[in-house]
Amino acid sequence: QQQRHPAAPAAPESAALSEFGREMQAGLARRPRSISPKYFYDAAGSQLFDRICELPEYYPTRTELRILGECAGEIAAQVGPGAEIVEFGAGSLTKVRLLLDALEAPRRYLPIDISGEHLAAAAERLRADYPELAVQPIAADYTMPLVLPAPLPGAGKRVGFFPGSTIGNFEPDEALAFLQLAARMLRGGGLLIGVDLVKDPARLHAAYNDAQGVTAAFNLNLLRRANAELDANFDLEGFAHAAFYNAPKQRIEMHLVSRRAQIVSLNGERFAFEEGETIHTEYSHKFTVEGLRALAVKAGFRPGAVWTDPERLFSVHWLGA
Ligand code: AVJ
Repeated sequence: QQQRHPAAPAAPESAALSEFGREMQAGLARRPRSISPKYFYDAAGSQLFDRICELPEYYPTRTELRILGECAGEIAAQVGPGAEIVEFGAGSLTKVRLLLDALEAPRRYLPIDISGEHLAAAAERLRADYPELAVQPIAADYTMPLVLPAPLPGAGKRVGFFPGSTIGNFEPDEALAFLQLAARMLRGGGLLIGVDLVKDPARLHAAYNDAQGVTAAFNLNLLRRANAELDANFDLEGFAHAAFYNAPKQRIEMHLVSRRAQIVSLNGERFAFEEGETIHTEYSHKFTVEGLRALAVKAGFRPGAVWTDPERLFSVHWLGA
């Protein structure tokens, strides 16, 4: 929520734009046009993402959950008793619950998320189910350096949890920077990270072009959100969802493609689109097991056990910090 200081001079409308508004305006002004995938996740976008996770074509979520369930004992042995779990991004509570259930007497859970309100509510629900666990949410951007609270007396390892292949959203240099930051924060402990694997492009293509069009709705929700929150007039029929696998770069790319020449206004500024012109909305990088381990080494981790499913669709890695 934007707040204006009562003593501040009346600002022009543009100064009142939210971070989303400023990013959208800057993103439409540059070439190629782009906007960060973090803006997908308003309430409607989060619901659409939950529906994506249920789609028959979208294998990552259910595969990762299966791996976490089946390897829980080995993961627990690796982590040891009394651990303090730091989760990067609020994440689905189902995933951390699987981990908490597997571990021996986890001491504290520190979820880091930018959305403080959402986090507080989720933390409350978790406390009710895990009365022995100290739940201490941290409202912050986990891509920025951050000082964690001192370990509780008698606590075990400090263990990061970064499931869902969220790391795939980062550019390669951002992924390295994040891992370097995490390695520093988790020194003496480790990171449990889930990453989607390189595979048959047809399988990848299907996962991001589902038959029901939920991924298309998720992508287009960005424009609906801009219309609702910013002074924008995107015609949702005027843009199409596009997702394809870029093999040399090992990533799915999502774009919104203008179906025709059109002019869109946002916060009083006009942006002309030619037919076929795109807004890039997301990268979803895929990794090989060896590629992720090499990146982890570069960031200062000691790669340990790797767990995968029989089809080798997805992987969960233990990285010693
Ligand atoms: C939440 C970033 C892991 O990249 O697969 C799903 C988001 N985008 N379908 C992914 C997403 C389109 C997802 N991540």
